[in-house]
Amino acid sequence: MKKLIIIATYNEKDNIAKMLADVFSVVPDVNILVIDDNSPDKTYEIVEGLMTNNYSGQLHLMKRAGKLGLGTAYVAGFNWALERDYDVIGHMDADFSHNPKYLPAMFGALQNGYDLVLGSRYVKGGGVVNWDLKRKIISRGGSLYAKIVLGLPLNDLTGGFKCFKRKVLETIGINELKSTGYSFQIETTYKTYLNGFKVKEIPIIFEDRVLGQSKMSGSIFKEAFLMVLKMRLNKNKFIVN
Ligand SMILES: Nc1nc2c(ncn2[C@@H]2O[C@H](COP(=O)(O)OP(=O)(O)OP(=O)(O)O)[C@@H](O)[C@H]2O)c(=O)[nH]1
Ligand SMILES: [Mg+2]
Repeated sequence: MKKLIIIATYNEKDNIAKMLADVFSVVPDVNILVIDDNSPDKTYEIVEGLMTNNYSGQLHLMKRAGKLGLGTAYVAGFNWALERDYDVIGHMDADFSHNPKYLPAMFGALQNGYDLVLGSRYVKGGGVVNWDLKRKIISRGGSLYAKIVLGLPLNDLTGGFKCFKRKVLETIGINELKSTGYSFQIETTYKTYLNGFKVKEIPIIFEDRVLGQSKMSGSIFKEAFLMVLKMRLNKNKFIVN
């Protein structure tokens, strides 16, 4: 199984070097693609240094011209992976909210027959630490809302710690996804499920960002609310024959 992890970065200079070191120490044979949107703090320069000096051949960088959003970064990364011979493709945040220690269990589930594995905060054993009540309610409520409207037997639909088998990304139409913001995660999982792939949730403890600035904003939730309804209405179009 040739494995790729995509890590999108925007102003992660305080996190990226340790993050890469941690992922490589947990999964020594993984490849990592960092997608940096020309971070003003020059995160990409740290990655370039590590590519030549430390992780030659295993670390890759896609540098984009400006801040284009996390969803478009993942689509670009998926396309990059499909142009190459990766069997499994995952993505995670650079700010240690997604602990690399869960990667072996996630890759293991893919090996055992699952097609998509979700790092899940909302199954037994999972959770969040350091979140205030408001953020907890918005996140939990968002997943519950999407679960009910879309009829999915899954509990964490907005998390960004996921691993896909290649054939899923080849099937779900990654270049035709409708969402860019918060609902991007819901849409990829929904399309995967609708097309008959096996989805597994693995419990993770999500830890809040310690270093770097938070980029949360309220408007993304409004977009997600409407997008979930649109997805439900487009259900039949999401099924690939
Ligand atoms: N390339 C790229 N990466 C992004 C962009 N927006 C966010 N990221 C990265 O995507 C990951 C998740 O973003 P976060 O800012 O941690 O989002 P969050 O966890 O919802 O919010 P905070 O941790 O509170 O800031 C991090 O690794 C970010 O650096 C973007 O526009 N382009
Ligand atoms: Mg974060």
